[in-house]
Amino acid sequence: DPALDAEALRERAVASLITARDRTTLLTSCVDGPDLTAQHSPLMSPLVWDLAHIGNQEEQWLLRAVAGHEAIRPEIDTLYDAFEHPRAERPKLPLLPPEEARRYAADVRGRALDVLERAAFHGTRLTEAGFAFGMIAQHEQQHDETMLITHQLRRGPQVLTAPDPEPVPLFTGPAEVLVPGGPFTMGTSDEPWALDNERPAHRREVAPFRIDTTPVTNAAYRAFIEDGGYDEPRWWTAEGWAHIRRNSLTAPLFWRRDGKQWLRRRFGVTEVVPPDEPVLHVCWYEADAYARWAGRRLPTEAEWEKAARYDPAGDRSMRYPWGDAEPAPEHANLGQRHLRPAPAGSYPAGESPLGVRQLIGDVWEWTASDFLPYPGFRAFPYKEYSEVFFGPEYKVLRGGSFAVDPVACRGTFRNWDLPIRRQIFSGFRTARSEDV
Ligand code: AVJ
Ligand code: FE
Repeated sequence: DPALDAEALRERAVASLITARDRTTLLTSCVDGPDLTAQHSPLMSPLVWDLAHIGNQEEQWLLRAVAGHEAIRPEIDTLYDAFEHPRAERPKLPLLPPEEARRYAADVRGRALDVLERAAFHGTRLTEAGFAFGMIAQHEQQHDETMLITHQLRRGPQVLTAPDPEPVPLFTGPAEVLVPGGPFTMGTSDEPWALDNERPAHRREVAPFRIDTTPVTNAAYRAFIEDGGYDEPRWWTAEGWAHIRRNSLTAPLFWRRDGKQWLRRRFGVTEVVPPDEPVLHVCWYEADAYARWAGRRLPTEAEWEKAARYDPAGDRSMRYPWGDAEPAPEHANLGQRHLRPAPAGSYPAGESPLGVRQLIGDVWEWTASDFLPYPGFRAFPYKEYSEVFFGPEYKVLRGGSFAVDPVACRGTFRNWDLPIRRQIFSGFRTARSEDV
């Protein structure tokens, strides 16, 4: 019954917008005014920019594009246009001060909920299945992850807390699994809130390969460091080697050696690097070098998605590794429920049919692939979401981190960043071609 579907999607849209705003509110109220307007890293915007940008995108898409409203404050659009001002320049802009930014975002939200109540969920592509509302909930959640990165970069005492993931017995399953060769369906044409770059569904041929059962751990990465991995050009691409030399990189971001142990700073607290946790805050060059040192390689994006979605029993692609059901806490570490990845081998209920764990949640996983459009790609609803980033400069990350909300995470979801970036919640797993 399409009317029932529309009501279910409308409820999901309301719930997703509310969940996102609760998170935004937490991330922008746990520090005071000066911390909201300060720039904690040239890589990031001031938190107060993210806050008003969230409201401004919501205004542009839900109030103006969907409902045809006039601009509330047309003069601020340019301040919050990510393409007009690089992050490093944003603190110098005449931004709305914290109280005004909060009021603006709340004002937009009130009107957006009124629009949502009356919107038809069929008809134009923008409102079909509530897409515009899902897109805006995902946009806010993406900025909530960005703001959590800003919190991680911020100096000063701890302001955010969350319970740690359940401890699990050391993972003793197989280190890798075989993914059979052959075609599978990559991307989607029927996931209602999938973004333009995930579309359309298409068949992809993949040769047989083996992939790590879990993400690479801190202990494994530390073995690479201690084997002189950062001193050996042969493990690195030419650009990777030049990059780590120029910037004197010798370990993941936030790590510090202390005698025989490694420490790391995490949301204002220094701790011993936990050996069983997936490694976090490595750039693509580091992931690629580790894989070469280990006699392996990064999986391609298609390999990653086949490992995450392919069900050999039904010979079909599922929405998630565990099936088609929405993510629940037993499946994956998502939604900033914890402020760290769970130990390798966690979430047996989230395992793929082939036995691969933690593909969704915990850490974004670098893949070998450049960010490129799928055959039949159409930019929607704006070129600046995906299209302008396609090309060889950006590498694809898959699977989402502990900081991603389920609304912005699927087996088809694609993220991308420059190969030098490591302030993001990035890790990886490795693969190798099956000898045939
Ligand atoms: C998909 C995470 C690369 O943060 O630059 C937010 C998401 N796009 N606002 C980003 C996004 C517009 C985007 N990433
Ligand atoms: Fe944005």
